[in-house]
Amino acid sequence: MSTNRELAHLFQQTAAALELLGENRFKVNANTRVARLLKDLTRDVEEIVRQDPETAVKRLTQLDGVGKGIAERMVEFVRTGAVAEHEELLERIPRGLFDILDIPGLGPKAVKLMWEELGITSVQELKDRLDSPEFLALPRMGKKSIENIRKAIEFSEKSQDRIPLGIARPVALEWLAELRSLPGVQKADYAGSLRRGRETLGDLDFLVACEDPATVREHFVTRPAVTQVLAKGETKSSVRLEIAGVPFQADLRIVDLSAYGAALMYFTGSKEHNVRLRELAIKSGRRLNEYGLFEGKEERPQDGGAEPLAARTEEEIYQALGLGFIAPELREDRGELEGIPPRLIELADLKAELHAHTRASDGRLSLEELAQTAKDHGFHTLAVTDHSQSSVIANGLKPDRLRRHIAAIREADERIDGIKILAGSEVDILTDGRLDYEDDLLAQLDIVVASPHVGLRQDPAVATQRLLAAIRHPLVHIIGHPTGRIINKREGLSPDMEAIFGAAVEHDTVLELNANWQRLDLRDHHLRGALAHGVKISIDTDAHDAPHFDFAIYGVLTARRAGMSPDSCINTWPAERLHAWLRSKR
Ligand code: DGT
Ligand code: CA
Ligand code: CA
Ligand code: ZN
Repeated sequence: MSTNRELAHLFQQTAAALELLGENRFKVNANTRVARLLKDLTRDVEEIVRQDPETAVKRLTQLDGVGKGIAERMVEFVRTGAVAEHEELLERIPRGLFDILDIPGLGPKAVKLMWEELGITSVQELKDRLDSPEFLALPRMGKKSIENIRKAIEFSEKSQDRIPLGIARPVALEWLAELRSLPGVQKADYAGSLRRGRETLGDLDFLVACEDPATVREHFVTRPAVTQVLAKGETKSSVRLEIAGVPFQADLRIVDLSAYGAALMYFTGSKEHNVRLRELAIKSGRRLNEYGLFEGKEERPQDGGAEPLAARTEEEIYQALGLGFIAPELREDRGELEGIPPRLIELADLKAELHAHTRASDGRLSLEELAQTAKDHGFHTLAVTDHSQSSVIANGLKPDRLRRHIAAIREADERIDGIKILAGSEVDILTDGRLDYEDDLLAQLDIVVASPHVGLRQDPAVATQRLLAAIRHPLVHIIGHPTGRIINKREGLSPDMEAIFGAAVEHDTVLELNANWQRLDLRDHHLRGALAHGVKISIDTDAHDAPHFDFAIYGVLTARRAGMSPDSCINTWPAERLHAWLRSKR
């Protein structure tokens, strides 16, 4: 784990501990805020401290949301590997309480109560006591909340991981198409983290406005993938479903057409974005909720009867708040309320695939089939980038085989009209930063994608040097999946991203956003940092088969989350511009 992630976890745990102990709200918030900040930070705190430990506190406090106390704890952690305050807090709290807090829907308030009133300190104890009369007698505890806790425990025991976007989105699209085709349905959308394009999802959220709620509800709870119906209420239904062995939950909310925009906005979130919007409304003497934007600050239940100033569409509400429309992917409270965003990249902007495999290494398509698939997607350019010799499992090409492959690609390019086929390679970046072919061979290729495949548990400093060597190599065009992470499975490299971005700009080397949903590498907050430096990005699917070309949308969603405009992505460039840039490295 990188220092930033370790620190984020530490501050998160500190916040929870403080709350369990009933400490001051400000301290809790300061810790929560910095934990969030650290998850998005591209600069390595350890680097900042090591640069000059004497002035580190001062420099750290320049980060937004980092006060002196927090900065001192960061320095303490880098120096000693621990923070005394955190250790002391952990002493005072049974470890099992943190496991209880990990159960979705159980917040510190409820956990504190169970602990203080009933002495519950582990998930097992919670399960054992759930049906006891004392538990039911707890303040604000009812039969229904107990049932919810039981279900939440069962669910969290089954599924520890969030669902990858690439597993959930195809199902959601199918469900959405069905919902939209039901009689009497006026509007239907998916909301939540899926609409924001996050790389993993906690659950799916659907929203429907319709004339016949009963039919829609019935349809929803009887989908073939549904394994359990959790709730089937007037306005909200919830089901569990299972796709390819992955269990997850989906919620359906039925709302009024007249307030559809307000509901869509609310349930798209993020929660943090919603909070910002509500603050903005309050500043101008209004209030915003899931039913609309209303005059006056005073909240009334359901705003029954009151006429909203805006509610029908999201656009209307943003406008009434004095804002332009904010794309769902940007709604994460990362400054999206402040500026006018550039036009964000769209799927239709992509005109080239620059990282794809054929049967020559571990792909499933022939050269001709791969070219045809790229043509079917309307691309003007396809780079054939099979694996290099060290990737033995992936049937990487020895130099003589690569020479013959180059000849075959050039011949195919002559023969096949309507697309430029480039002879390339996905060259391993060896653990010490050297490339897997000699320079004279690399120079014969039209395009070189250099990627790390092994040694992915390397020390961050070594990983940084390794990637820097590849970035500086004059024959390399693109660094493929730079960290090598696999979502929910492998952490990958944690290089010093600031150094990587600086070198990428200096040497005019492109960094890849690998669109395979298991990778999404670089990830959204890395991209944000890269774009701020002016790094060029390539969105590629790393296709090993024809359906893999459809992964591009996951790359585009991730890019939009980073605020990427089409021009920053070389796959959107016209053929002449792209080819001229590729030649500039030859
Ligand atoms: P997920 O499911 O963990 O991937 O993330 P979301 O963002 O889909 O969260 P979810 O499903 O719990 O709720 C969907 C949206 O509904 C969320 O993004 C914002 C809104 N929402 C839910 N609960 C609250 C809340 O307590 N306060 C506010 N302001 N918004 C909420
Ligand atoms: Ca959700
Ligand atoms: Ca939900
Ligand atoms: Zn590849």
